[in-house]
Amino acid sequence: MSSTEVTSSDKLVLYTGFFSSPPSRKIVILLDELNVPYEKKTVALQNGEHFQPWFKEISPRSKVPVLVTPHLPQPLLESGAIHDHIIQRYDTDHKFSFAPGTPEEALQTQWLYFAAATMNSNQVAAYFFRVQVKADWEYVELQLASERKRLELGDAESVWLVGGRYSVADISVWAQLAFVDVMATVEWKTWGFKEVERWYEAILSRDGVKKGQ
Ligand SMILES: N[C@@H](CCC(=O)N[C@@H](CS)C(=O)NCC(=O)O)C(=O)O
Repeated sequence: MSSTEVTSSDKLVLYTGFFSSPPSRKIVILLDELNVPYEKKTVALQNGEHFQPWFKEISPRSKVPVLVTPHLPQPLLESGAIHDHIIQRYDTDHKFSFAPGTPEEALQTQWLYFAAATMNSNQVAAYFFRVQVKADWEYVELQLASERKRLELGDAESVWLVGGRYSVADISVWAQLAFVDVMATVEWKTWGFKEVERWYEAILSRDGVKKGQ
């Protein structure tokens, strides 16, 4: 199936938290970029709705995002797994991803793990330890900048993270970085990472990124 063909039996339901939550946001962006129809159900984390029995039936650890799809026998948890499932099923012509087994796919995986593991855990730690928040954000940003610099040695002309084009690698890392703006704790745009800024704004201006907000 190509990324533009979605059958009528595809009835996806995505349970999310507040719009800027990076694990949820990267899924919303990817579905919107691919034009995959889905129903978005926002779980009111601020009111503890995720601890209610109906939601724990779907997500036993009370976490969003969760994808419910007729193509799987049970709800799919973990944003990385949801992301992979969407790519495999709806991006078969690799509009926003890279073909399995290619060097670009390996780099794409690098960035997906960087966003989900390294950036996310630093941001969660920073959230809980507000006193240390500035140091932690700096650590995240410096890591991002140094990775960008390393990649730019091989691809100096492109603003994108992998293979000279916008992909799920950009979507995942961007959703994490966008959360820094929501938290508004650090003015990272004053730090002089011009390439990162250019990349950030290019993604922010995309229709598929604005759509699900
Ligand atoms: N590793 C999980 C993390 C999910 C996660 O921590 N979600 C947060 C929202 S960003 C949540 O549901 N928090 C509710 C809670 O922990 O009470 C993923 O990537 O899906």
